[in-house]
Amino acid sequence: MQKLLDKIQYPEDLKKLNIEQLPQLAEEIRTFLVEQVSKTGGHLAPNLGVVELTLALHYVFDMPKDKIVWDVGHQAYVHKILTGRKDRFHTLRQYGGISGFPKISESEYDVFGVGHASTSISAAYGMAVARDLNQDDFSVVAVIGDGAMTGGLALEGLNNAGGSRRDFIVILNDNRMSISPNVGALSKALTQVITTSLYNRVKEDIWELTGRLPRGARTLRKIIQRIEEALKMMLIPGQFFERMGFRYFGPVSGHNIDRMIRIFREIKKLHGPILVHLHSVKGKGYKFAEEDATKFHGLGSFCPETGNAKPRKAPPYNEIFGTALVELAEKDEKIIGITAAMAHGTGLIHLQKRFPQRFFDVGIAEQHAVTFAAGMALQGLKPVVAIYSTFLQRAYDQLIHDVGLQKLPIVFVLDRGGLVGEDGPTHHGSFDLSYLRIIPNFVIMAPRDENELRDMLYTALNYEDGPVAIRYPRGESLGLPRKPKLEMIPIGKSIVERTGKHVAILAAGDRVVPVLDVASQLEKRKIMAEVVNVRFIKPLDRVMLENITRRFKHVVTVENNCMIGGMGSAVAEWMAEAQVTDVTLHRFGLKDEFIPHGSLCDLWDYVGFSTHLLTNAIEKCVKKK
Ligand SMILES: Cc1ncc(C[n+]2csc(CCOP(=O)(O)OP(=O)(O)O)c2C)c(N)n1
Repeated sequence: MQKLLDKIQYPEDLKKLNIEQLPQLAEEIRTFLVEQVSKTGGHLAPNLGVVELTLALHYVFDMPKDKIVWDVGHQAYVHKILTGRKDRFHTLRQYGGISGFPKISESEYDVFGVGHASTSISAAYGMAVARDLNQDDFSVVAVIGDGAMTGGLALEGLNNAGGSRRDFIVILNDNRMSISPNVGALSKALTQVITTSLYNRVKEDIWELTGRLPRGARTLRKIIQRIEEALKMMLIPGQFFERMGFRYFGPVSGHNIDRMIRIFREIKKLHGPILVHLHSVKGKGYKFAEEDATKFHGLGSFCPETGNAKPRKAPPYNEIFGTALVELAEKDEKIIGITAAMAHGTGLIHLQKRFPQRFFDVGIAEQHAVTFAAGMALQGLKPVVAIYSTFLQRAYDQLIHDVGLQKLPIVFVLDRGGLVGEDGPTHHGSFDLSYLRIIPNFVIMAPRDENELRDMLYTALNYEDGPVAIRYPRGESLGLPRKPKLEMIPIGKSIVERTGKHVAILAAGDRVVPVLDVASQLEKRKIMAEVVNVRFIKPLDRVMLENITRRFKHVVTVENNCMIGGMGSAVAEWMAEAQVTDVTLHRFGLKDEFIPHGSLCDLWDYVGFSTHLLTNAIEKCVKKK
């Protein structure tokens, strides 16, 4: 039998099907998703949860004239399948293939580029206002999860849009999960709404009744609507969205296509800000993902029959950090951990398990996490704020104004510093060395390996003069034997990893070990490279810099960070200040562009970091007159 999915390339094809055929199509899409994502890796559970929702949206609205703005965008795979990208879906997240997130340059159906949470309401509301000013006519729909709704930006957007009378739709896909179970007062209130069955029953009846009214019965419909409003006031706990200026519809099952289509058709005709509250199951339809939605939120390739991911060769850095923090927390009860909805990804889950009362998940609220830590530090606690490099960008003013300026001893732990691979430009931690380096009072460290990470955490927690940031890459550590004892590292002290005489290579963090390989290759070409692990991007080791610039005519810097403002820039600034004019500085880092997605292996080639490319490039520098 021919599959329905075989007939679908674009939303027009979907619209040719009967509503009764859509559940079968949903099942086919689920099978397709599991099969494909098990090979490419990606965000499986969020997509399994929005299959029916995406079908209903594309069935009712007319994309790309109407605009759907996805929040985070990790759940847009079904949207991609239905908008001309099914045949390229096997290239998902691979170099040169389709992106794992909506991307404006990839398709006219992707109306807003995304990867970070909580942007959809603001962006979509901007489109709605522009539509009105331009006197255009189309619908704008923001699709946001309950997790992303905990972000300040989403609430700012809601506040702004709800205060208007503009036509604007928000669909809240509430699965009670962020990556982990969702947290906070809003999450509790939403759960209450879903579980208040009395209102649901009454609403169901009203819905049926208005459906049966003759076309001309406008007044009666209006009266019934008013009764419904009054009932809502009495029966819905919270009334949060209604009070925020949105006409509230729901809660409705996000897996009932028929029901969603009916509601979407209805609200498309209505005016003013509208919010539809769906409840859905993350990972729906794939047993392993339903049972462990956190594991299947986002993962690498896995076996579809068992749900098992590939075994790891070495513990990942987040686990090294998380377990080291527990060790230190055992001895110092002032140590606490803060995450913005990433307990697993950051490794703080280890602290949560051991000391739940000293662990704080604040939701997707990076700005709040940082200032919340500032308050704690002022009361004598030792907060460790673990946020991915890319997401800490959200809290930039807080880093400057609430932490740097106040000189507060807070430890920031930035996982996924540098290129992250398949998640691509929205997730690369390409900027942290630059954005942190310009803030006064910050110390910035980058470990070469897991033992150095442990020592740096120990050092940072014993540093009382201001904030410290430790940044390290995504993924597995080097698999080194554990050093028996934690050691303090003198602040601002680099370490020579290998001595040489023709060129000095200063490397930061995860580039140190690959640069040692490069040095071995250079040796085969009769170039003896000295390799320095700078360890501190701030303060830079001035004694080392004086020594190096005295002894070498060529100094090379290598960092997994954008070149502008990074470690190489810091060395250039020092050389300018120290008036070093007889040394040539060659900087290697990420160019001034957004680096695409792809496997790290492909990306090292792309940025010129793979051993042979870097060896050739450094050889050329040294041989240049
Ligand atoms: C600013 C920011 N912080 C953290 C993340 C990491 N992140 C990606 S998805 C997600 C959970 C989103 O939950 P929800 O919006 O409910 O969507 P669901 O995955 O449950 O469908 C988190 C924390 C992010 N993308 N952006």
